[in-house]
Amino acid sequence: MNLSPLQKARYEYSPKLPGMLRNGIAEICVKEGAATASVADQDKIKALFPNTYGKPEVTFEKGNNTSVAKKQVVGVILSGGQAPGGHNVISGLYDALKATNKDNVLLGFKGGPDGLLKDDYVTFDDAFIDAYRNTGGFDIIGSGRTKLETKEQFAIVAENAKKNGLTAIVIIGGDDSNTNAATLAEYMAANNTGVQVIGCPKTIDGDLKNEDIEASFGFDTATKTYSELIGNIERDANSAKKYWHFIKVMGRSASHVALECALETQPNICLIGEEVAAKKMSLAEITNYIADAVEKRGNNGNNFGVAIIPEGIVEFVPEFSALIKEINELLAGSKTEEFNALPDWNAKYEFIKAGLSADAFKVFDILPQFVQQQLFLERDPHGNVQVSLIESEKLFSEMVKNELAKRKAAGTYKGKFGQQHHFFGYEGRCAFPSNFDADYCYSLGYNAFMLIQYGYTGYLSKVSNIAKPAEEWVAGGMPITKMMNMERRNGEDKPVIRKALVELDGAPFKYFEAHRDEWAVETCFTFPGAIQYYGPAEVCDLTTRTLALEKGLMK
Ligand code: FBP
Repeated sequence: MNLSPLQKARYEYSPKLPGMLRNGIAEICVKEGAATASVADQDKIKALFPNTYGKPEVTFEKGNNTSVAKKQVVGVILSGGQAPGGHNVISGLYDALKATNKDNVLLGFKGGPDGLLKDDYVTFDDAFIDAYRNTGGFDIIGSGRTKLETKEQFAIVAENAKKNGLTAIVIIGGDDSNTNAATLAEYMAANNTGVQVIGCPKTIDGDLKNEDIEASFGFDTATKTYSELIGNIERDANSAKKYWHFIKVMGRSASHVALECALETQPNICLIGEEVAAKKMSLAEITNYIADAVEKRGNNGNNFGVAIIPEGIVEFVPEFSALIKEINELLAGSKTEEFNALPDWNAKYEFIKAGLSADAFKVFDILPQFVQQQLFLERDPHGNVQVSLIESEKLFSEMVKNELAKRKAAGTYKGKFGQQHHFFGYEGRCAFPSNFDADYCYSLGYNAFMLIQYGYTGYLSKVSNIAKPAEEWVAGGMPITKMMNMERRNGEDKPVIRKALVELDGAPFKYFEAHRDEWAVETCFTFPGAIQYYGPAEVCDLTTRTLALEKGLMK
């Protein structure tokens, strides 16, 4: 295999473990806290998880390892979208497992939850793991988005677990996957299978976090990668002085990624979906907000700028989500065929006009035609509009362009408006993990095995105090049920891990809010540059601004 110099060097990197895990397996003891309760709907969650609810928080400490010696056969899956550091979770898990007993076995189930259902796995050995240490990607075993949630699926997993002698399953995934990990843990316990289930918090979106989980892995590297690119674009914009760059960044629903990138690069504009929803902003209001900045800068002779648009923005605009709901209904069942059979866009436009309510049509009608068409072309397997495919960066730049044309005609805007568009998503999901993510992920995996070894199930591997140097990190575990509440999903009340949206009274948003008016009009760009893997700790082991602000380490 051809290796890049960085790849070779990263194979040699030794991820930093929390201080209490550093003395070797023989010196890791466990301390249990008080019984836990779910964040809401305690009675309902308790009734749904009779075997795994209310368990104590667990912290590891230096001391005599008192875990029971038994051969462990652990299965691991990667679930959902790629996030930098997944390989390190697996290598940390493998190293702890082998350091405990060299006869222990780690099986990697391929392609996400499907691997567990189809009993499709690889058996890891040193050479296999060594080829993936500290590298980005999920290609070690692949990932998938199949949801593991029905009793029938759990029965198949239990059968395959029995066949392979599994003592535990580790699920590396986001809020949905870990919700399912909790349900699987309950099923395994209720059926006395002897199989423990442990989760690890993953997602570049940063929306699996709460008072127990300080960050999901991958967010650090992905936002640093996007911020490098945004900083480079800012420098280009400031050099050429002729374009406004509209940059969409990933984050299917929450705007944590956009906010972190804004904190790192100080662009002129950054939309935050949660704020748009809270203020019930219309498309026209958002357009005016951006156009005001463009106008002020243009009238000062600065015909350039950068606007960050979160991927999930349109769903936060109340009138837009109402429109999408109506479109989904308009094309339900056989109506799609009727619509598709219409001869041209004019006929389709009339069909839409006749089918939508007057309010929804008004919103539809102000959209640029390419977005109108996207709303009807791109459908998911259930026939719904695929909101994530809407080119919102182009939508807003086009609407701003139209607004500026009006202002030009009215004589208020005197500048020029040239547009460029970008979408940064896949560029960051498989980057070499930053030192932070390499260390954090390795620790999560190592820690996951300690939870298994001490007999816990239905827990999320928890490494906290992570804004501090790794030596001071705290390793342990939290029952997943503690993070759950009841939510309405597909017409049913379901127990789920609460998704973390951007908090408008939280320190990261407050900091952004305090500075954004200045950033909008002045040129205050900052250039984070590429992730540094080697060099002084203040450059290489940086945490995110989001975490630094949340922990009061940045004012
Ligand atoms: P997860 O929530 O599974 O971690 O995935 C997040 C994400 O990267 C989103 O930011 C993005 O909208 C989505 O995955 C893209 O998914 P896909 O890889 O299926 O195109």
